[in-house]
Formats: sequence, C-alpha cells, structure tokens
Amino acid sequence: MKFLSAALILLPGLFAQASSITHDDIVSKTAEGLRLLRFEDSAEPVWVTGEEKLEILRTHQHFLDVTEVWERKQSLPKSRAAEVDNDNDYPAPSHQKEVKALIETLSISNMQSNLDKLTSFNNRFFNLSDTGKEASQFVLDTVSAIAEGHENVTAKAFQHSWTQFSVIAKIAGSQADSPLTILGGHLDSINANRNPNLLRAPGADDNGSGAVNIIEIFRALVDGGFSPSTPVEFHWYSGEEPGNLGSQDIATTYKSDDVDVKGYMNFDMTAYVKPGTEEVVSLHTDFVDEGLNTFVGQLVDEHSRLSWVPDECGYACSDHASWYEEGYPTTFPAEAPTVDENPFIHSENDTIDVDGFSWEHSLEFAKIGLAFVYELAI
Ligand SMILES: *[C@@H]1O[C@H](CO)[C@@H](O)[C@H](O)[C@H]1NC(C)=O
Ligand SMILES: *[C@@H]1O[C@H](CO)[C@@H](O)[C@H](O)[C@H]1NC(C)=O
Ligand SMILES: *[C@@H]1O[C@H](CO)[C@@H](O)[C@H](O)[C@H]1NC(C)=O
Ligand SMILES: CC(=O)N[C@H]1CO[C@H](CO)[C@@H](O)[C@@H]1O
Ligand SMILES: [Zn+2]
Repeated sequence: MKFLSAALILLPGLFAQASSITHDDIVSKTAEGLRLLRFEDSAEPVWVTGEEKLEILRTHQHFLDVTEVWERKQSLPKSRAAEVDNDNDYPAPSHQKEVKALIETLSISNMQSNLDKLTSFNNRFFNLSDTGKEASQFVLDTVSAIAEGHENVTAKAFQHSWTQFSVIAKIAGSQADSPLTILGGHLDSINANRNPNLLRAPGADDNGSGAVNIIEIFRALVDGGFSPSTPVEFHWYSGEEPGNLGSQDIATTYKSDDVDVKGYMNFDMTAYVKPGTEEVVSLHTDFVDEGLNTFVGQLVDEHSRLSWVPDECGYACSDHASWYEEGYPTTFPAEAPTVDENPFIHSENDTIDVDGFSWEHSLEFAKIGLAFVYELAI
C-alpha cells in the first residue's frame, strides 16, 4: 500500500512533456538508469532518475512505474479504463451455507506461521535482493504443496525482467475458457531509504497480511474440494512498492492475450486497526467497479462481524490500479480508512508487535476473499 499524498512535489515542467515516447527513448533512458512514471490517471508519464524515484517513494506519492510495460500498453486495443463500463452487474450471493462451512476452516495459526516466515526474510525487495527472491520461492513452494495431488490445481512462477518473480496459483474451472476470478496482492516489501535492497523491511502488515490471507483462502478452498465451473487465480505480486511493476506486467500480458476477467479483488494490508478507532472494512470506491463493490458489500454483510465503510485511496495506491488501467472490474477492501492506516509500513517497524496489529481483524478479510471467490466462480 502506498500512502495518499497531500500534494505532488514534482519538479516544475515535468508534466509539460507531451510528446509520445519512442522505443529508442525507452532503450536509451533506461540504459542511463531513468524510470518512466505515471502520476495521474491517463496522464503522460515522465522520466525520473533512480534517486528521484526513491525520494518520491519516501514522500508517499502514488504512481505507476510504466517503464517495462509502456510499449506493450500502446499496442493494447482498449487499455483506458475510462472507456469501459465500471458498473457491471453481479448476481446476489446465493451460496451462503457452503461458504460459511468453508470459512469455518480458515486458520489464524496457518496465517501466523506463513507470516512469521515471510517477515523473517531481511526484506522482500523486488530487485537485487536474494531474500526478495527467496520470499517468492517460499510462496511458490507453499502453494505448490497445497496444489499437489489435486486435479486441475496448479502453481507457477511468473518471471519478470527483475530479480523477484510473482506467483500464480490456479483452480481451473470445468469451463476452462470462461472469465477468470482473481484474488491478488503483493508479496514484496520495502524500506524506502537508500539501498532498499539491503535494508530491513519485515512488511508484516504491508503486505505480509494480505499475502497470507490469500495463501490461506487458497488452502481452504483446495482442501475443501472446491470445484468451480469457472477458473480462479490467486496472485502474489512482485514489485508493488516501486510502482505496481509485477501486477502491471501480468495485467497487460493478460490483456494482450485477450484474457477475460469476471472480477479482481485486491488485498493490501488487512491486519491493523488503529488503537481507539472503530474496527471496520474500508471499501475503496475509486478505481474500482461499482457493481463489484455492491456485491462485495453484500458479502461483508453476510459473512463478516464488521460493517463496511466507503473510502478512497487515490490513483495507483495498490495493485488493483494495474487491472483497472486495462479495463478490468476491480474491488479493494482494506484494513482501515486511509487516514487510520498503519503508520509503521515501509520501515523496519512494520511488524506484528505494533499496538493495533490484529489477527482477528485480518481473518475478516480471509472470510470476505473466500466468499468472493466461491460466489463468483462456482
Ligand atoms: C533492477 O536492477 C538492475 C541493475 O541495477 C537495473 O538495470 C534494472 O533497471 C532494475 N529493474 C527495475 C525494474 O528497476
Ligand atoms: C478437472 O477438469 C476437467 C476438465 O474440465 C473436468 O472434467 C474434471 O471434472 C475436473 N476435475 C476435478 C477434480 O474438478
Ligand atoms: C522504528 O522504531 C524505532 C524504535 O522505536 C525508532 O527509533 C525509529 O525511528 C523507527 N523508524 C521508523 C522509520 O519509524
Ligand atoms: C511478524 C513479525 O514481524 N515477526 C517477527 C519477524 O522477525 C523479526 C526479527 O526477528 C521480529 O522482530 C518480528 O516480530
Ligand atoms: Zn502495500
């Protein structure tokens, strides 16, 4: 998760650059270590140095780093979310009994032990960090072990041009070519000071919490014999913190392969409740599908002890933005309204030991995610 910025502090004139970016630009500027960042919905992206990018990260501005995907994006038929319907129709939830039975099998201790492992890596930084890659391998090994022996259940790495890979697990439906349901969140972490590939970044809440929710939902569905008619994928992304690198690589690949998506649910930080505030599910209303949000609101009412409140987190605050940009329907339930989010993220202090970290709170998101997958894909 990236904080909502109060204001853009970009160098003057940066947005004035209006010309289209050529293949030669991309080759020569990346060779100089520059990165191409987009700061606003449909705005022309701008070149910044690696140092400037780190400074932008430290000041908590939102952006998509489109360096690797820019040329692919230009070739996509309809990559502008604004041109598509963002209020799709979804049927009301109707499998409450089956969903409740599976929810009973969700285990906090499974999530706890997976998070202990994820936070034990010095960091899970996406590039030039051995432990970043080892963390991806841990997720891949864990979900591969869950998949083993189950027909039509698979797990694989999605390699990128940087060190850390993303992980995709799949339960193929009986109608393999029908639209996908996706539950995704990032597995990387960051300590946004100089040399983030070396610094300690436990990333317990951001986003160890969402990552272990998704592992546990996958486990509960597979062990529960879930056999959907339409396919489901579970995604753990590399490189969210440096500008949604992994999720953009995957979303633009799916778009160019004509993959249809029924609904994408994002998990990024699910375990923190600011002491003294009311415990709620914060349902983001910007850069999402309204119809999908209505559906998720019904799932919260049905399956969670918490109520939901609408909130906004701004452009590119997490991986759902990558799917939204390609015109896919998205939804993003989060741990708290943006103002009450975990203040310890992106540092060595994002651990389960902080006052406000709550497994009981995080479990509510595992329930909602499980219900989302079951009802959409069955
Ligand atoms: C990863 O690091 C290498 C080596 O410094 C660099 O060339 C590359 O651009 C980095 N990748 C990203 C996506 O930042
Ligand atoms: C696996 O997929 C095939 C082909 O769609 C289907 O016929 C079969 O029933 C599935 N098996 C399970 C265990 O779901
Ligand atoms: C982390 O916690 C330590 C000890 O409380 C504190 O000195 C340090 O400033 C904190 N770092 C950040 C980035 O919040
Ligand atoms: C979840 C979590 O943060 N667990 C632990 C990971 O390891 C560090 C360093 O030993 C501990 O401080 C964390 O509490
Ligand atoms: Zn995050």
